[in-house]
Amino acid sequence: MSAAARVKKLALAAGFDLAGIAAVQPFEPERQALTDRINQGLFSGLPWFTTERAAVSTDPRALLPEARSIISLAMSYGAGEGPQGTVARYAWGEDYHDVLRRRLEVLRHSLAAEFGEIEARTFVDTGRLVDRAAAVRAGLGWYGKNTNLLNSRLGSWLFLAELVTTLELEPDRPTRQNCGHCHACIDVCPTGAIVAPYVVDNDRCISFLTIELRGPIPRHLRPLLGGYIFGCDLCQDVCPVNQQARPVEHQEFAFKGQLPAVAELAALLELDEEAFRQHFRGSAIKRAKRAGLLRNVAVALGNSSDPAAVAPLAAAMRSDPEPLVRGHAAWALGRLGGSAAEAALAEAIRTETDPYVREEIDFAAHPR
Ligand code: B12
Repeated sequence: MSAAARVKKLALAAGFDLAGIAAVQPFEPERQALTDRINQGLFSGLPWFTTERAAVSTDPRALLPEARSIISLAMSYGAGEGPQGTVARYAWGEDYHDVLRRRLEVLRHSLAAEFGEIEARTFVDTGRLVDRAAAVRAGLGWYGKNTNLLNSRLGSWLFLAELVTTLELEPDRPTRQNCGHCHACIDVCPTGAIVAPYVVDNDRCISFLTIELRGPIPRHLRPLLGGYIFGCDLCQDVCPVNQQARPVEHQEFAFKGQLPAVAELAALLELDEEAFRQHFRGSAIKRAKRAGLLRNVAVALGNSSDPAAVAPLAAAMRSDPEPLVRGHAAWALGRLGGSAAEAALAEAIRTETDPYVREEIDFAAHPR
């Protein structure tokens, strides 16, 4: 068995569902794409996403100078049922960073046992390596038009990771598959974030708006978020490859039951800082932080057309410690409308002192 075949066998034994080998040459087309997108302002909401970072993240040897190979790895998620339409599938279970890092360590140890001491650096998501570019080069799948990596068996429900190593391994070939004429993902995106095939405007993507954005959600985009409070799966749900896919079941990624369906969202408005931490311990959702998540919950309730949401929103607008949450609760009351919502807004403008929240209340009471 070749060294590459032994490595892939060890990767599957460590719990990954896909493994392939990529060479370590810089990812030139991707570097160009990243630099262009950043210069076009498509990533202005992510200040850490700079052209300097793009240069490093597309050059594996800038990350490990003696590197000879990239072992590209993927774990499947998205099997089973969960709160569809509120929380993106990738966040239904345990935080994937923790799960993949544990498996990367298992693989690192088994590689050392098999090949002796080797140098290796591991990456998953927050690591400075373009995860999808490595996976494409290693033949794990192809770039979908929504920019996600698609595999014909597992769809795009994949978490990606890499082990960059000094081991010399025979590289795999990229697949020739592609999305053909399909553009379902482009058509379905409510915010029009896929501005062209393979081009996502980060600052309009619901995933960015609900997870990464720290301040207010631009008002004109709020109605388009629907019920999503963390991430978004719309461009993956409509994908015909995903509809045929058979995700692998992993206990770690199964829906844990601490996430509510739309009807139960209001209960989240009652979480204080400590309760939020306990509720979302070990979940990727903690990334949004309490203020961000409750901001999103307020928007989702505003979009729900459910009169039962008025009372909890009015309570949050009156007494939540975060102006961000009070402001979005006000917006949601304005969107729901009705006499109870109007009365709550009229009451709040008399007592609210924060200028940002006052502006939201004023807009909600007198939309322009
Ligand atoms: C920043 C980031 C985001 C941003 C920006 C998304 C984006 N499309 O870039 C936001 C916050 C919006 C985001 C959202 C999501 N993300 Co994210 N995110 C990342 C991160 C950290 C960097 C991605 C990056 O480099 N973007 C830069 C831009 C320029 O890349 P790009 O537009 O896709 O362009 C690439 C390709 O399309 C290709 N390309 C460019 N032009 C062309 C032209 C042609 C013809 C072709 C074929 C290819 C091609 O080259 C580019 C460079 O790789 C990666 C982790 C990592 N370290 O790589 C995860 C990552 C991409 N995210 C991931 C996930 C799961 C998501 C979400 C599905 C989560 C969710 N459900 O809400 C959504 C998907 C939204 C979407 N449609 O992209 C996974 C994707 C797994 C997969 N199957 O591909 C990753 C790989 C994390 C991981 N380790 O598993 N994410």
